[in-house]
Amino acid sequence: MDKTFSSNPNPPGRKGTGNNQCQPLPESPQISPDCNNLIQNPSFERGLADWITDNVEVTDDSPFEGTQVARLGAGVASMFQDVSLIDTGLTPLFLSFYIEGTSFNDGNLIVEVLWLDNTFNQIGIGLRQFIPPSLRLPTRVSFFDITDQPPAGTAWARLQFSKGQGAVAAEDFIKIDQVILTPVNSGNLVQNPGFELGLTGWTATGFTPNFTEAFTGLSQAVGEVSGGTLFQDIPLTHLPANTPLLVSFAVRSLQTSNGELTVQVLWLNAAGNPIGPPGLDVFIPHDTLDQQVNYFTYLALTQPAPFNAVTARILFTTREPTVFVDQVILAAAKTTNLIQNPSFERGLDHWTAINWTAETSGLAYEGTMVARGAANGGVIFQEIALDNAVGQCFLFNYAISNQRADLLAEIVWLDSQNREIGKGLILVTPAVERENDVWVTYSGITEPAPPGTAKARVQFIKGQSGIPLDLDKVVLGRLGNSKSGQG
Ligand SMILES: [Ca+2]
Ligand SMILES: [Ca+2]
Repeated sequence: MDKTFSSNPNPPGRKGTGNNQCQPLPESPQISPDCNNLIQNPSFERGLADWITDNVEVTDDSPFEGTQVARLGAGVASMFQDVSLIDTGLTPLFLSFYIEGTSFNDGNLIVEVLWLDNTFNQIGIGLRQFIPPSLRLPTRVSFFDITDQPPAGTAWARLQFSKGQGAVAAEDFIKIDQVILTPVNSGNLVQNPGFELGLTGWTATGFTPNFTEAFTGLSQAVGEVSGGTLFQDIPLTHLPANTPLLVSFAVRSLQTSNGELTVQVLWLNAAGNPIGPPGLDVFIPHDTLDQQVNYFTYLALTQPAPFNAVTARILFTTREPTVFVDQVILAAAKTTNLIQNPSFERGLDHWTAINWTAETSGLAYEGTMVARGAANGGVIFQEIALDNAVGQCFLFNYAISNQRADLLAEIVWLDSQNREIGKGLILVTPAVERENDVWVTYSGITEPAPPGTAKARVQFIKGQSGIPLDLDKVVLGRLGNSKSGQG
C-alpha cells in the first residue's frame, strides 16, 4: 500500500496557502481531460495514492469495483482530493460514489465539494451533504448529487469525506469506492430536492414530510396512500431547445408494506398542458422495493424536451403505499440515453446475447423485464452509432442484482469498419456473497473517444456462478460538452 499520502498534513477545514511546503501535491501533474472523471485513483486500486487521508485504509473486503475499497475507520476519519478545474469551463460537477456501512451505529458522514482558488484558499462551497447512519444498513448504495456552479476564480475542487464517531466503536466504519466527479451541463434544477423544507416547492397529494431515516439530510417525503402524487414543475426556458435531462432520485419502501411507484417526467407547454410522450415513464415494482432493505438510487437520461416545452414536471405517483422519496435531481444533460431497449422491456431487441435471456420479473429495477445472465456465464452486448464522439466522454450506468459472479462491464470504441480502436471504460465488479434481489447501480465515465470513433459497443461479460445475475436499465449518454471535443 502506498503510505505516502496516508498521513494528513493539511487537515480538512484548515486553510492551505500557496507557499505552504506541507501543501500536498499530486504524484504527477494532474492533466484533467475536460470531460473525463476528474478524480485520480477513483476506485482505490492504487491504495490511497492521490488521496489525503486520516484514519483510512484500503481493504479487499467486498470491493464495489476492482480489488480494493477505501474504509474510513472507527472514530473520526477523513479523506480528500483536490482536482484541477482549469480546463473544465467551470460548469457544475456531477458527483457519484458508492457507500457501504455496517449498522445504525456508524458515525455520521459529510461529503463536500469545496471551491479553491489557485493558492488553495477556499472561496466557496459547491455541495455539502449530511449522510445519516440510517442510510447505512449493511447494503450497497450508490450516491448521486450535483454541485452548484463554481464561482469565477475557482481553480480547484476539493472533494472531501469526513466521518464522525459512531455509537459502537467496534462496528463503526464506512466504505467508499468508485468515486466520480465530472462536468455536467447544469446544476440541480429541483428546488428543495431533499425535502429539508418539507414539501416547500412541491405539489403533493397523499405525500407528507417525514423526518426519520432520510437518505440525505434529515428529511424526506413519504407517500402513504395509494394514488398519492408528488410533483414539481421546472422551467426549461433558460435551457437550449431540445435539452435532455439527467434524472435521479432515492426511493425506499418498508418491508412490511408494499410500496410501489411510478416516476414520470412530463413536458408541459406554455398553457401548462402535457405535450408529447413523457421524457421518462417508469415504474418500480413493490417486490423490488421490499427487497432493498435500504434506499434504492435510480438514474436515467430523458428524451430531449420537445420544441414547445416550457416546463418539465417530475411526477411521483404512489401505486401502493408506503414509499419514501429523497434526493431528487434534474439537470441539463447533453444527450438522451443512446442505448436502444435499455430496460429490456422489449426482450432482447437490439441486443446480442450468448447465455443471456430476457425474463419477466416482479423484481425488475424498473418495469417488468430484465436481462438474465445464465449461471454458467455469458455475454450480452449492443453496438451504438455515435455522432461527433471524438474527444467526448460518456456516462455509463447500469443496475445489477444477485451478483454472485464476477461481471465485466465495458465500453469499447469501434471505427467505421467496426474494428476495435480502444477501450473507453472497464468496470470490474466482483461477486458478492449476500443480498438476494438487491439492486445496485453502477456508474462510470469513459475516457474521451479517440479519433476515428464511429460506434461504441456496450458489453457485459458474466463469469460462472451458482445462480443467474440480473441486469436492467443500461444508460450511455453525455452529461456535458467537452471544450476540446468536436461535438
Ligand atoms: Ca475499488
Ligand atoms: Ca426493466
